Amino acid sequence: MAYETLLTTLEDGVFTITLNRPGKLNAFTEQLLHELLAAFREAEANPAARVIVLTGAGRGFCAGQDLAAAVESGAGSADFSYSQHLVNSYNPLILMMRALPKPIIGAINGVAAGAGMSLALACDLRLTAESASFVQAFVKVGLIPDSGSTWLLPRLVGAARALELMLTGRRVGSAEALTLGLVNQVIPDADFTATVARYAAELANAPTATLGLIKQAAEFALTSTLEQSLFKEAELQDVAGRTADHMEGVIAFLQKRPATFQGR
Ligand code: LHQ
Repeated sequence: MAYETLLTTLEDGVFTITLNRPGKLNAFTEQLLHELLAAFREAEANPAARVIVLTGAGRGFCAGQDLAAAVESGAGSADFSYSQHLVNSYNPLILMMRALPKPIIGAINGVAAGAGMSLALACDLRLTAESASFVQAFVKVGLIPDSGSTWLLPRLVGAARALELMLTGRRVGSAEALTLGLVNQVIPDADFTATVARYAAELANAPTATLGLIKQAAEFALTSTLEQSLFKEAELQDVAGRTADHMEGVIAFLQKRPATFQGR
């Protein structure tokens, strides 16, 4: 599919989505939000796409809502509904990412601010360039964190740290982000593209259906009791146990050779 505000590629199982409004640090417009949702749907539907890499063009990852576009569409005026804007455009995107049964690597190449930080948090993994940073920018424009930040951030860094970042809106550099548990890895800028590609290739050759089930079980556990999670694990293990990749993994182990997973 062709997009105007995104670039997409599919190569060797890796579906890469690049937010492409570099002059505005890839800030969200209505069109970008809708195209991004469509691109995730495309990646989900295509069995050849086994891992998704989400990144930004230029020096930013995503600066959140394009504030100029928001004002143009009436933000701040009495008849503009923030809630409708969120419910129609942002919420479906975040929910889609969390439910998508394939791993999403956030390749955080630069600043992630406001809803752009929420977008980074909704990825399954965050590989971060040394020069990248994170900003809960909402408070700086008199808004509360949205697009999942109030739910996702405390689960990654703990309630006290999350609240501090949300209340102050201070910029967190990559080294601190790693210490906080906000990101999985910090990579020198010069090695960023190659390291992300290696990581993605590894996941593209993993048992894709099982990765989807792991995501589902982990997400379920976040809001469940131990007992509920034990039963969910048992239910989903039945599904994993019937995949061709499960048998391939077992046979490969017994034959002392590397497994060749087909993703099903
Ligand atoms: C931008 C933006 C931007 C437009 C950089 N918009 N142009 C949901 C529901 C409805 C409405 C409201 O919002 C939401 C959710 C949200 O996301 S609220 C939070 C919105 N985001 C922000 O408040 C972040 C605003 N941006 C910044 O604070 C800075 O740009 C950061 C810290 C991200 C980066 O700073 P710098 O590295 O110093 O870059 P810069 O400020 O020079 O930006 C570069 C260009 O990008 C510049 O344009 P220009 O034409 O002057 O070169 C900025 O105006 C533009 N830009 N963010 N969100």
